[in-house]
Amino acid sequence: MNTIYLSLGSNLGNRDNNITIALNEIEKNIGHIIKVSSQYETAPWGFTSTNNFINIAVEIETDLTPYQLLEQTQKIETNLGRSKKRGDKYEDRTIDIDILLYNNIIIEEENLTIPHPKMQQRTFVIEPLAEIAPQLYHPISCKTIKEIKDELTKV
Ligand code: PH2
Ligand code: MG
Ligand code: MG
Repeated sequence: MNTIYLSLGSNLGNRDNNITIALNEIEKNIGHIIKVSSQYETAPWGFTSTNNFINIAVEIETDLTPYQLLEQTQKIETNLGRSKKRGDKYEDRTIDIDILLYNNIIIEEENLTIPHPKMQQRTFVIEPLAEIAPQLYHPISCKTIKEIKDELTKV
C-alpha cells in the first residue's frame, strides 16, 4: 500500500460539483481517500483569468504504480471535460489533478516528475496540503510541509 498526495483544482463550470465528482472517481479508480482538506478559493497563478479556483489537497492509499496513477488522473480529467491544452500557457479548466507526492519516491522522467516540481512555490498547493499533512517531509528539500508553508507565507 502506498500513501500519495494529490492537488485538485477547478476554475470552470460548477467548481464544487467538479471537485465532488473527481473525489468519487478517485475513490473508484485510484484508492481509498484518507483525508481531504477544506476548499481554498484562490486567484489564478501564472496566468490571467477572471475565474478563481477552488483548490484542495487529498491523501490517498493506493496499490497503483506511479504510471498507473498518472494514467488514472488523466482519465478522470478527460472524463470531466478537461480539454487538451492549446499552447504551453495555463488555461481555465474544469478539473486539474496533480500528483504531489508518492511515498518518498523521487522520479524525474519526461512525462512524470514526483514530487511535483512546482509544489514548493505554490501557496494554492502548500496551504491545503499543510492542513492535512503538516509534519510530512518533502523528500528532496527534507523540510516539513509546515516549514515550507511558513517560509512561503511569511511577510
Ligand atoms: N493551476 C495551474 C496554474 N495556476 N492557479 C491556482 N490558483 N490554482 C491552480 O490549481 C492553478 C493555478 C496549473 O495547473
Ligand atoms: Mg496543475
Ligand atoms: Mg495538471
